[in-house]
Amino acid sequence: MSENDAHDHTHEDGHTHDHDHHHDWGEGYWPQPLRLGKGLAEHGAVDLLNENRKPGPFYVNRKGEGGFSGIQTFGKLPVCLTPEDLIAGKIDVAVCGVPWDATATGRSGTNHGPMYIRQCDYVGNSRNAMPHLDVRVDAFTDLNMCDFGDSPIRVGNTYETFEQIRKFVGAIVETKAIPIIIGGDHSITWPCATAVADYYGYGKVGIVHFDAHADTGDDMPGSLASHGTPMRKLIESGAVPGKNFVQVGLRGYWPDQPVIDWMKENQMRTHFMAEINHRGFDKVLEQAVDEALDQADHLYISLDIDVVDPAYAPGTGTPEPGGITSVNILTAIRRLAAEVGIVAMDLVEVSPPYDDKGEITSLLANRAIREAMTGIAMRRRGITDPNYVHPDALGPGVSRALRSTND
Ligand SMILES: [Mn+2]
Repeated sequence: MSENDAHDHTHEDGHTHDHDHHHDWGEGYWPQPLRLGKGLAEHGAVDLLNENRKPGPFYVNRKGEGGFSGIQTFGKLPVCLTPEDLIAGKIDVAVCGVPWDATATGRSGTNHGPMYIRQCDYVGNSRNAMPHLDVRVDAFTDLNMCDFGDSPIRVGNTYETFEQIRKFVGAIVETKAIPIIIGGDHSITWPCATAVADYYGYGKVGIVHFDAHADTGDDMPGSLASHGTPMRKLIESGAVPGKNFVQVGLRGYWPDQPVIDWMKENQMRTHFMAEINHRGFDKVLEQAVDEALDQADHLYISLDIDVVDPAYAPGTGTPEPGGITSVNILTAIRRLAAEVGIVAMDLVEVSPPYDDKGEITSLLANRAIREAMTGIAMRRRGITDPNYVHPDALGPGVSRALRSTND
């Protein structure tokens, strides 16, 4: 096929989609969907093993078990397996996993992310109070949260897996719960954000995307679905327009100029690491928050752990030196969840086999998720001040200064 041939694709749901191809790998490439499906039929969030169980969240731990013992759910949260469980439990936040790494380049192993990010934790027992010490807000008592288990995966079948993921996440979103999705390689953002856009409306969702990489490749190579292309597929499908993207932390040696030009044409707002080094992270975050408030009715955070320097997050598929710190990402996630509000989040690209023995990458991911939970709880309490910190957390000198300002 020559460059720029326009093709009409008719999909199962009957709509037609025009798309300019720029692929140059010649005739005979296999047909691939440019847009994922619709509807939640056979969504896979089912419980076939516990017949006649009354719907609702259930604990799989004894009271008082620490994070280091017992059955590992995220933060020792109770389990939900079906949308009926979420509804019965009035669940606000549902943590789930997507153990898929078959569309990654570089180092493999991100399919182990959900399991390790749950089990690396040393605190736990969701029936005890666990306030965030910076802000003195406890998501675990303020919110109804659960572990929703993992999405079904169709081994070796990318598009069937993506449909499973889309329906699985869609089944959560339909109950109005906020999904916090643990990957998995970054390809999963295509089906996950599509599911969120299906519910809130195509064009109504914005994404703040933390990453060392743009993930806006057209194909990689020959396959439209990969961990280097999800943002492009969301834009091309219309689920999330380019102008609704705010990207933070890009650096290294990819992509090349034509892809960067495409990003500009599609009005993506991209903050490269060079800008962060030049202006400072706080100023760039300030602008990213403003842009997120400006562009979207509903915010989705996509956090690729490789945005963080490999010194803090070595266990990842495509590490890129020269990134932001763990403090940067933790405060940024909390701030977005509290100040802007989020409807969904994914955290991707943690590869436990490449992590250090202390599992620092998994632990950072675990804590980034807790920051999102804390921010959601803060927002429910009406705490949306920029960079809010509880006065008692700042030490006697600073606290006194804050109090006198407030008097
Ligand atoms: Mn990525």
